[in-house]
Amino acid sequence: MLYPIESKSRSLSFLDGSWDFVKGGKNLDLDIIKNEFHDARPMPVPSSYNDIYKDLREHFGWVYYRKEFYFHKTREDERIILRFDGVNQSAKVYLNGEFITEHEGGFLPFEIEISDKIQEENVLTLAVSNVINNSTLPVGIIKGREEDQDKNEPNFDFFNYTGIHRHVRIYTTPRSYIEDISLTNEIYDAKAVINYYLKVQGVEEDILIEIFDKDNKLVATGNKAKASLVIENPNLWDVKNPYLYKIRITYKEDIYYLDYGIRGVEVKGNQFLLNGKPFYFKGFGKHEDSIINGRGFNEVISHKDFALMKEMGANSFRTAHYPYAEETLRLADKLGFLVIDETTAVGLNGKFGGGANFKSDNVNIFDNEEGMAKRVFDHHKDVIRDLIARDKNYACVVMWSIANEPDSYSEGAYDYFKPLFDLAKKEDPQKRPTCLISVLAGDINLDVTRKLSDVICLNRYYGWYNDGPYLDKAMAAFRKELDNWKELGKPIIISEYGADAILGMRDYDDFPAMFSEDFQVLYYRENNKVIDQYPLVVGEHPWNFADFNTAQSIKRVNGNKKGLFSRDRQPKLAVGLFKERWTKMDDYIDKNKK
Ligand code: BDP
Repeated sequence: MLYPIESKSRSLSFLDGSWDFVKGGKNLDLDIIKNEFHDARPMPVPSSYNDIYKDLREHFGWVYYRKEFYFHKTREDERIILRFDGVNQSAKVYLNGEFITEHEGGFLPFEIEISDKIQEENVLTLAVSNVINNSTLPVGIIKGREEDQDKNEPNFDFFNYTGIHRHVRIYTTPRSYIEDISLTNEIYDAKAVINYYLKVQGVEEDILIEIFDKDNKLVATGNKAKASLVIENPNLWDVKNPYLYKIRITYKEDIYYLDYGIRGVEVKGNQFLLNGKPFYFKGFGKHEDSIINGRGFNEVISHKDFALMKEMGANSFRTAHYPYAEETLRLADKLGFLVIDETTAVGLNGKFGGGANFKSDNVNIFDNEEGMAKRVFDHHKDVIRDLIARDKNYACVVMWSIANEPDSYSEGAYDYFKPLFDLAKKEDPQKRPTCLISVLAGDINLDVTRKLSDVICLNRYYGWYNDGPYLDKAMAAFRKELDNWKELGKPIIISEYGADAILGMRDYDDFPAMFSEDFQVLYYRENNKVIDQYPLVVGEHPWNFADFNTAQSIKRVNGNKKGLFSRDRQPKLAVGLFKERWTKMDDYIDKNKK
């Protein structure tokens, strides 16, 4: 799915800003949509609604958004598309009173052609629901009888923020238009080959593909829908030199531009290779979370986070636990960050209540005909397809994460996940590595990640959830586990490790108390020593980049405090530790040679 842009043939306008908002109830009330929004309050878009008005914080069920807008048609024969980048959790859309589309899942875009429906003066209305259950991704918990419930328990450790979280846009294209492009590349000594596959709506003629370098010099052209173009002496995309070529596609009247980084990604033995060299992941598990905006796309915070990560010497991050706004990937491409791109599959772990939710029902999700897995499987497939369709051409995306901390130990897990891994490989033109993010929840020899993942990604909390605060004992257990993985011969990324620390809470450093900044530092120091001893560990992603909001519980002190930065991006002591470590550490390390 192409990112919406403006060009000579395409116009683009935003419907962001202040919308009218009405709080609804458990059941969908279509009368609200048809009638005037009498009790409407203003609501910013994009944003989560939860932290704007006090009574909305714990709201459960439906809300309604409305926006009046004008549209100036410039041409009679153009396609007009309404696009939502992300509305959480599910949405029904009405234009001028008529139902036009609906969408499940809050983290991927959806769009609809409205050429024959749009007028000069328009009313766009949305009904948005935040209900999550065991047929949605992320997974929510239903307690008691459905009709009695008045609130949701997330089966995951982040606040179930809701609203029109990302941009709303209208863009146009000519009638015969560029629908999609898929790009792959091969790298040889002094040249690269870019293979492209263009999908157009219309007859495959009058096609021109032009590739320009950074100096705007034309370096290759093609005029078929599918071809391989040679680039002599290519500039490869890399974290230190995120070189992007500009591709201009012309199809009849339609013009579309995209940037493309040429780079190679491969898993070989116990190494992860970027452009043929063993790469070491330094970075974070993140969240889209900020004060007041909630999960609403926040351009400022997004830029700030990249700046902070760069300063620390980070070179990568994971989009825990859902696909992030596309603008974030575009920045990662531009600034040189490797991204592990994750689906919305978090909370598929009813059996042991992982994902730091402490309230889930103890159910084996795979052995029950009526089980959770049965219900979410098809949706999980859709999410994988839509995620890859959106992100397949970004150089920064180097691996797909199929799920975070699912029950990957139980019987039935292999049969559930194998087709999903296969699907990701099939959908991705670049055949990137795939993984699932594994939690410690049983005999690791049973974990299906062993068989399925190209890179083993471990969320491990030795010294916090496991044996905290006794770090000697915890590190012995961590070593024992890593010894066990050696024989598998696959690379490992420690995709999460961390300890909560309250900003400003200090202690003496000989045996600091848990939750102090000093304990967080000690925790990381000891874990990093272990990580450094194992050649097969090719990356470290402390959890989390910043503190973030969660549902309330006795285990959370106004949210999760495992951030290296506070929620308003103030540094904790551990920032210094990682800055020192990462700025000295190369992006490429062959740990086998140490
Ligand atoms: C992991 C989860 C993550 C949590 C983290 C924690 O993947 O979502 O926030 O634990 O407990 O299990 O902090």
